[in-house]
Amino acid sequence: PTAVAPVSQYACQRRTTTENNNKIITDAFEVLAESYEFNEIEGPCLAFRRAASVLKSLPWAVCSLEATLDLPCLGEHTKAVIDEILQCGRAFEVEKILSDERYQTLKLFTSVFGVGPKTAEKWYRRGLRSFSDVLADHSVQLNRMQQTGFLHYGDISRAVSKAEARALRNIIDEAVHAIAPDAVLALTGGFRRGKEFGHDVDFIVTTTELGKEESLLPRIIRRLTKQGILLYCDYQASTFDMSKLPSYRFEAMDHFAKCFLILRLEGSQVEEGLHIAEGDSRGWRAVRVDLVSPPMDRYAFALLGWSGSRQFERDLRRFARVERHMLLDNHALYDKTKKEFLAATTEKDIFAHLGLEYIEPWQRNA
Ligand code: DGT
Ligand code: MG
Repeated sequence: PTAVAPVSQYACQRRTTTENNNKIITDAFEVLAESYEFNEIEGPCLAFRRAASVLKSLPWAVCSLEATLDLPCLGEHTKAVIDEILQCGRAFEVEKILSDERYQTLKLFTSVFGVGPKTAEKWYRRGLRSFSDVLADHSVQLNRMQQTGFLHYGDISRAVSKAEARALRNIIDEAVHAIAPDAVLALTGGFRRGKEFGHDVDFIVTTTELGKEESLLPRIIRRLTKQGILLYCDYQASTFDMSKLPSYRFEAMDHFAKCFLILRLEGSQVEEGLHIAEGDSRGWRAVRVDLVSPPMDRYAFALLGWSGSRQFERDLRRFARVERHMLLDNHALYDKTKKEFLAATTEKDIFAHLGLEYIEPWQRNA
């Protein structure tokens, strides 16, 4: 018999491509995780996310419960769901959630840009069930982000294609290099991991000269405004404090300067054409773009932190903390034993500090 290396409980010790051999099961787990999330039950939510992530990393399809015996992160509940799906092709518990009015409504509301679970819950408790309910209710105060979310709902809820991401890269690339000849631009997020489609396009932008990056985002924003392609902009200046220890909380946003944008993308700029609804003859679409601007000495941490997947990021931090007594976030890596920060200029440096084999971006689809 050939010895097969055991599957690690940490996503950062697994290689997970975009090819998922267990999609039926992982989709079911993700519905369960999201339902727990809507009900603010953190433990089982994370357990189902971890289990889904383990199954995504397998180069084979699970076709019996016995086959899962040596896999980590699968408890009683997850195994019962797997068993039911293997036997009947679907799980009763998942079907029940999918047909649940509260789940459906929260799912619908949170699909709007700027609407999180808290707001969705508030609207649901007010008896609102549809977008027209929300828009007709005079007691609902939409902020600017949510107003834009409703305005461009069709475009923003439609996936962004790789070709559209490439076209946006050209637009941003032209802008940053016109502003700063020493600008550094990197595609990050799902498209860096090789995904075919995404909900937005994420970029890291900075300058090789330290400190010069501070004026970069405001200048990019001004340029995009002049070009008439900026439909929405939420700019957050840097609150980065380099003396602070890395954060324990993953969900908290990092402190780098960033902007959440909606850009107008012309069909003529996209080689394969726009990814829009059939019969839509506008010739342009709105796309969500995130720009993050760390100082150059934090570039590797920011790139690693924004490349995702979320589960990969969660496990990198958990691995650092539990296995290495180190703290990792999007800004820095701190060794608690030596009481010192560990510098890095590349992602490989960070993996090396953590004593981890390097995982390529396209293997981080955990
Ligand atoms: P998608 O949905 O196709 O855009 O997929 P991703 O993987 O590009 O997801 P996205 O754009 O939401 O986020 C990209 C990465 O950026 C994500 O994997 C981790 C990081 N990130 C985004 N938002 C947060 C946040 O609120 N906190 C932290 N710590 N990281 C975040
Ligand atoms: Mg993204």
